[in-house]
Amino acid sequence: MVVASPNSSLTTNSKPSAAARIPTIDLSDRTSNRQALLKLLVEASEKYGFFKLINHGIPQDCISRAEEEAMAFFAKPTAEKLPASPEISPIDVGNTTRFGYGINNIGRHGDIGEIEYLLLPSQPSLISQLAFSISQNPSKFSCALNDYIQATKNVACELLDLMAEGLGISDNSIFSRMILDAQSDSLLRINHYFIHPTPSNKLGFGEHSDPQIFAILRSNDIAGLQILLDDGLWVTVPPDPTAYYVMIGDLFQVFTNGRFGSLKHRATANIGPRSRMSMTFFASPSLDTWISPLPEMITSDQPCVYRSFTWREYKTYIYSLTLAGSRLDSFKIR
Ligand code: GA4
Repeated sequence: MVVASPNSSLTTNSKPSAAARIPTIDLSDRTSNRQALLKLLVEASEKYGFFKLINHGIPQDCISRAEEEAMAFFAKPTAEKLPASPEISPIDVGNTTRFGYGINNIGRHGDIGEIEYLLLPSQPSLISQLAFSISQNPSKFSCALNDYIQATKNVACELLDLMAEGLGISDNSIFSRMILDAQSDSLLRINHYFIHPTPSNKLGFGEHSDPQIFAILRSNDIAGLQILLDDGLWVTVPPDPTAYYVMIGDLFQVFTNGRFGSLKHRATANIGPRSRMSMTFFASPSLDTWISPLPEMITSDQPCVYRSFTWREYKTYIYSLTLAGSRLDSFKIR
């Protein structure tokens, strides 16, 4: 277990207890041990904004097919990948996200990462459009990626229903309906981290919180993800390709009126021996969905902290900032 110092430098200290603090949620407890599972889910989200998910039920074959398609794309020479970039193959969904291939640049304001990536929408028809510039066999690519997105979305929805129930929200499916909406702005990001043969202070992906409701990530067996715990320590998350990691995002912080806090995380540059690849599903409502603290989360002890806004307004705002920019403060009721 490796713990990095709270500043942006990546010096490491040894603190074996830190990894043990990462909570594990076992989805197979959903029937046999439901009440304990609900309690643990809420506690993990409140205390860490992060948990490991095991026995998620997504078939290995479904994961491997998506992973193989993505790896085959990243293995091509750069010149052959560039036609999939939004500058060359834009898909217009009236949205601020520029879907397709990207290399090094993150966002619009000069953030650089030691990565290349694919940003994919969650709608099958849009994946099919993009697939022509990504793969020689577009239908195989679309099929593998759509199956993966569907499977991850199902797990995301199940978790969201459980979390709503655990929070005592009367409408348990309030969050999952946002994700199941045909206009949901959910997306899949596949990051491929280049191998840097020598350790460096460069980052694979800089410190940030995810703006959506939550993100559900898996990676191959190469380490890189670090999370910031409330005591200011950066903790390296041990990779586990059989599991998922769930990270609470900014919108969940607003819906719960600050009870859940969005998780700051980052990825170190990859020092090998093989390249690291992560696939993250970001669960998001449609652009016109209104976001505000839910009535059940507002009490006399915790009066309403945030004003109402649409996901479109928030998304436009975050894209005007750098990666580490402070986000939700501007949406607080003064
Ligand atoms: C972080 C989470 C997702 O990867 C992402 C990122 C997005 C991008 O890379 O285009 C952002 C970043 C992410 C948050 C702040 C803004 C937007 C880069 C950036 C500087 C796709 C997302 O939705 O927000």
